[in-house]
Amino acid sequence: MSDGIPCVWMRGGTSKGGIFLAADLPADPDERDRLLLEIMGSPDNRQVDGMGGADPLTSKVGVVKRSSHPDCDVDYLFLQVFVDQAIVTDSQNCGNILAAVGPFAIEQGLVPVKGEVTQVSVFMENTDQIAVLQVQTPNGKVTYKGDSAIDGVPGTSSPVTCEFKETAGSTCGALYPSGNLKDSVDGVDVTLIDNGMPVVILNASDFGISGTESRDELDSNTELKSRLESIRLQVGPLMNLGDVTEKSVPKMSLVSQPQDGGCISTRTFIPHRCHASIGVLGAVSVATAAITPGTVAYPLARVPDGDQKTLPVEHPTGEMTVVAYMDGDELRSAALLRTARKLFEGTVYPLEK
Ligand code: NQM
Repeated sequence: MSDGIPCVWMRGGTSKGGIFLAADLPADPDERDRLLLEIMGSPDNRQVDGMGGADPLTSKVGVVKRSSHPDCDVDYLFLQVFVDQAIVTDSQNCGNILAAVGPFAIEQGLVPVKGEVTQVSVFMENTDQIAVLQVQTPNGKVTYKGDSAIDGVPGTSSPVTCEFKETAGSTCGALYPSGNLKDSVDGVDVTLIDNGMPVVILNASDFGISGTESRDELDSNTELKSRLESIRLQVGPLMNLGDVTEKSVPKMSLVSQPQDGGCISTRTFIPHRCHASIGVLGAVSVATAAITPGTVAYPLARVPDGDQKTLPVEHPTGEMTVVAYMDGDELRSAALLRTARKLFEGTVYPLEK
């Protein structure tokens, strides 16, 4: 039996995955990715021979180390392990797993407790950007117990607030990488945006759907999925992402009018399965389009006045509220509430050779 690898399995927001110290994984990315495929049990729709949950939202990895950046406490590399293909990609970030990185960093001794609340500044290696987390640390240690609820997760936990600054063009180099607020692809209007996550915004009604369908209903709509994939592959180069055939970006967000008092309603493909809710940075990108005249989202959105806007982004299991801090007409920073939970700490075993 091999010695195995130390690892903590955590829920971060509405996602779940393995969080590793960088020093515990091979330094060579190919070797590391081969190992992570074995650990998750990919490729296999059921991931039965591994830790993955047979869903892109539960087949995720965070790699954490002490930061070499002067303004940050830790560096966080996010890796998406595909369920049904032998692909591990760092082409996207993940704001949900990020919520687990704060408590993990404190519990692993990378960040000292600083009081009732401990701030953890995270350098997100996928996009070279910084997120600032507030983690509850009463009595000198992390607590996961609390009264905060987020849609898509049963029960309540302690809050982890996440603040993102300067996320525009995180991966695509510009907020609107094509240079336009709106483009047309396959006869459909699209907004190509990247405010922390590359997202293609589409009007649900252009696809003959209401945009209020369930995740399962949309996942079984093969015609819709092939139209979305055709558009996705064409906009990859327009978004400076190149050939996106084997990438998990851009995400495809079908928007419609809010149904429940929110800012906008969404159904998001990530990119080949419909998200059970919406990604954190995905929601920041959608909210940014929703408040910007000229985008596909704007005419459908309900946007409050003011320099601080509360923007509930509706999704299949509720809503995710983005608090937008404005600089005139532009979003300066965004804050979101997440929760996290430590599920398991131990040793994970790759295949024996
Ligand atoms: O957009 C899923 C998730 C995500 C990503 C995805 C995320 C984000 O819900 O920041 O959190 O879009 O693949 O974990």
